[in-house]
Amino acid sequence: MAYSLSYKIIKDHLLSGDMVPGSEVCISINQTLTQDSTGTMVYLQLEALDVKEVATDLSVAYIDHNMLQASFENADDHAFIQSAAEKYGLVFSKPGGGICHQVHLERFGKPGLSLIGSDSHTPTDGGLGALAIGAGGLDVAIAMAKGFYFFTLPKVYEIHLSGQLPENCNAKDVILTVLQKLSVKGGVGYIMEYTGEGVKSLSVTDRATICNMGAELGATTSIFPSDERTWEFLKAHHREEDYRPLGPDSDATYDARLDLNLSEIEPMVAKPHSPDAVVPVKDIQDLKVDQVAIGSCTNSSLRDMAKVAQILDGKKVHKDVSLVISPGSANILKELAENGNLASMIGAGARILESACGPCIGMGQAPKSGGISLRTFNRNFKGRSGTKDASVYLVSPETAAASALTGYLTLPPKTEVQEATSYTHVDDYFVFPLENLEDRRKDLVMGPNIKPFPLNHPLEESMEKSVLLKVKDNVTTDDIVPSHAGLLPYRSNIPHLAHYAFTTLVDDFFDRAKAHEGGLIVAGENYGQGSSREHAALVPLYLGVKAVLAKSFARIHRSNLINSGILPLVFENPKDYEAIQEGDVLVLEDLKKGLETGRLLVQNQGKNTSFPVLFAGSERERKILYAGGNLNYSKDLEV
Ligand code: MIC
Ligand code: SF4
Repeated sequence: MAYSLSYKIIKDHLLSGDMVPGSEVCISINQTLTQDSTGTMVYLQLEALDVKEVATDLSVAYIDHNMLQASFENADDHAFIQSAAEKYGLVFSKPGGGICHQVHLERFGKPGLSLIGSDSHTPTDGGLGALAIGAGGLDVAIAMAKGFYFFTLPKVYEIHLSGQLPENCNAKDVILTVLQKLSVKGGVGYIMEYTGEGVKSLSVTDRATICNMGAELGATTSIFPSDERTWEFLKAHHREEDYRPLGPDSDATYDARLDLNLSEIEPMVAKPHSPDAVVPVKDIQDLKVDQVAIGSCTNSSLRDMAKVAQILDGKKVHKDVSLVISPGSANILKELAENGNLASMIGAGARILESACGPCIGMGQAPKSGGISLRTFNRNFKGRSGTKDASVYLVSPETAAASALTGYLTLPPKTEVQEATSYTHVDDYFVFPLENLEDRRKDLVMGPNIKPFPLNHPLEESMEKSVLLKVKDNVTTDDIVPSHAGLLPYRSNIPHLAHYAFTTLVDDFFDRAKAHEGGLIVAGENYGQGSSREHAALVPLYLGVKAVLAKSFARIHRSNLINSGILPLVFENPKDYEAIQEGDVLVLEDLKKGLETGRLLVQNQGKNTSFPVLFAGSERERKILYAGGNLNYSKDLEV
């Protein structure tokens, strides 16, 4: 049988299940990564799983999201995570070391390995030929504890590349073009696998940019083959020994295919408020810009930064523009300092931020009221910048830099920057684990910001609940539990976050949930797209949400709901969605039987109607729901 690269790696790691798309498989996990805004929950869960030492080859705990330290909360989280790293034998990456995905790519990712991370952009390491999957925190905790991960085997989407990118284009323009063609739902149920002659012309960091934003397609992950360019990258990072050539079988077949000629790519821009609202830059005229932000795990590589420096060198940022730049890692920042690029940026009037997520997750640099912000990031959901009425456009670093100079959205000039052939590494941001178990730390440092997480009860036989909220298609986890400088410090404090549930959509969800003692949510397509934050399930759990009835779910959020013991149910007939109103009381009976047969009848009490919903889950997922969540279920599980 001929396999795609994705399936080859999955097969190499397969512990249970059949290689049949749509069925559940379990794979062994070589590496995990966490970041601080999801990590505190992960380590509380790991503690609850009563683990002595992690079962992976390498697990890294990064601090890159919560960096403002406006008060004690962030610092409490950092201290807690560091103590967990020292206790369980993880590598700890201190604040300032860089953005988890960029650092992991530079230092730890390898062709052919399996990696899961508690962040939706973990697939960035697919640029190295790794199978890298974003997951909810509890799935990552379980992978650390037991060394395995269950997921639904996706189909594989071949993106066949030919040609070579024009000199004023960036890999960002490639993935924006893919998003324009396929939409934020286009990758749901797929791994995006890049093939063809065009692959060779893309460096590992280009590939990483493309894999990173596969998350915005809704894909399970994205992957490139491992070839000479991979070797060049690993060599530059002094890791030749991690190289291994990898690709699909020559006669591999795929479930879908998109052909893309790189030579025909042009600079693209995603308009507010969705990463798939993509048009060519040249189609938008006279867009006056207030802020330009360059960085994030999508576009903060050394080469991206060097291109920006080349465009800015000897010029001045427009007087009405605030240009902020965050290099992706301490390594990159050091290189920029040493090769003069930092001087070009500062000379042009850029504000240099630390190597972290920063404005990408609204941690500072919120635009002015009604402001226009051009960002090299991957998400432009409404309100994510910290300013509700701001308009965020996503562009390449070259377009961003050119626009910062003119003050208007501007087509970028050609740049010529080669990949670095040797990096000097900064190791001082890492705290490596002690070899001996006995020498390791025994306690965890828990400041007052760390609150226990909510646990569910075993599933009851029936429920009678009000519809608390009805929402449209593509609702994001940023809508369910918003994140910005005011809220990110409370990621370890679900009771506090609960007050802000759905506040980008309605002001009073918390009051509705309290008044009805919990209830149900009704949603359109792709509910829960975006971030992996399990808070988007833990907050509803805390507020008594028992089930979400949707036309379809985003992958990670669906798993997070199941892990929290909340039923993710899908309308058999999408038109039944129309008839439901907020405040309707829905009755679901014989729940266990319904979950087993995969079909349940819902009665709409006031309207005296009924309609079917489906549960297309595995036996394992059913058992998790019966147990009231994955923590209860997984404690004693072995594969
Ligand atoms: C994001 O980009 O939305 C985040 C912040 O990195 C999230 C994780 C989180 O919500 O903490 C993600 O992408 O998973
Ligand atoms: Fe950080 Fe933004 Fe990347 Fe999320 S998308 S990991 S917030 S840089």
